Amino acid sequence: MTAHPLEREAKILIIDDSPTSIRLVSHFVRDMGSVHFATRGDTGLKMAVELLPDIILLDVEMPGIDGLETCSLIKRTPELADVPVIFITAHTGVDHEVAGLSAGAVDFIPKPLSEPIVRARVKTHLTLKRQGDQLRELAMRDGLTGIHNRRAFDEQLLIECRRHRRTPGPLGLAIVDIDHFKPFNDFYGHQAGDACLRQIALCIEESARRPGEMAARYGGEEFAVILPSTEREEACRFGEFLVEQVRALALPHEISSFGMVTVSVGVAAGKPAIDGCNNEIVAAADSALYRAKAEGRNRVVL
Ligand code: GH3
Ligand code: MG
Ligand code: MG
Ligand code: MG
Ligand code: MG
Repeated sequence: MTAHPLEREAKILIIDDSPTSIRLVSHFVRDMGSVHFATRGDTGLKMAVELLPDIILLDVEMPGIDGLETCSLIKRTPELADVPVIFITAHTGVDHEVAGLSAGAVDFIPKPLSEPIVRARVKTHLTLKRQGDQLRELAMRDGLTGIHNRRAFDEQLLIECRRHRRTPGPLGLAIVDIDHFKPFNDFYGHQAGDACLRQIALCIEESARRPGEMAARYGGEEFAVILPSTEREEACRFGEFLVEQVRALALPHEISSFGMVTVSVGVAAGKPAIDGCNNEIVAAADSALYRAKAEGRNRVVL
């Protein structure tokens, strides 16, 4: 698995046209995370998309795109929508605060800046952000195996379908089903069945290592792997690799004619259609999986 995203240091982005103000705020929060800065709204927004900060401290008065507009743009950028924005401003009063809050800010820090106030507000919102991230992360994980769950898979597949309609190259998908798993449970017991599911899940997750690939538990003893920009032949080779990797685990399965736990894999690849694209590619991989079962299991079918 990749490094846990929540154990990393917080990233703080300061957007302010005054270098003096940036220096001061950076100094106040220096031990609370890595500090990054931009001196304009447009460059700040660009930086935020690359950095994915945990908090943005935003000056209101800036030439060009001002703080309010920058904040609105941040909130309309899907990957930044959850990042808390705190305004730093000399303008206090009901109208200014309402304008800031309706632009999507979570808080205000008044100028002249006071160190304990800056630190307390930043700390509060970093904690809330971390808790939100933890909940989102939990909601995307399967309780038994720890790999991504069906919800995460459905979301990612939708994103990849949209992306592959704009970019060249087909989208690939593999659906994996454990062979004769009901008799495995019956013979070895449900707890051994759970342990087996965990090992297969980790094996599949570790096999899906390329950037953008995502392995998920799709259902009971079924898994799915999203294969971005993958041709049919390449998707097939990935399927072969999975079948091999599971065989290499050499998990005993006395009731199976193979003598060990094996999987069947159905793969599909293609250009997503305009709508209903995920159903289409899932259906194709599903019917390939059905044929892999019919043709004897422990194999991949395209
Ligand atoms: P096939 O080769 O055709 O796939 O046969 P199968 O026995 O694997 O297929 P079937 O769909 O009949 O059985 C799936 C089994 O997976 C039945 C169910 O008890 C088991 N299963 C599903 N989820 C879990 C789980 O979370 N833990 C355990 N231990 N077993 C599970
Ligand atoms: Mg300013
Ligand atoms: Mg099944
Ligand atoms: Mg099965
Ligand atoms: Mg079945």
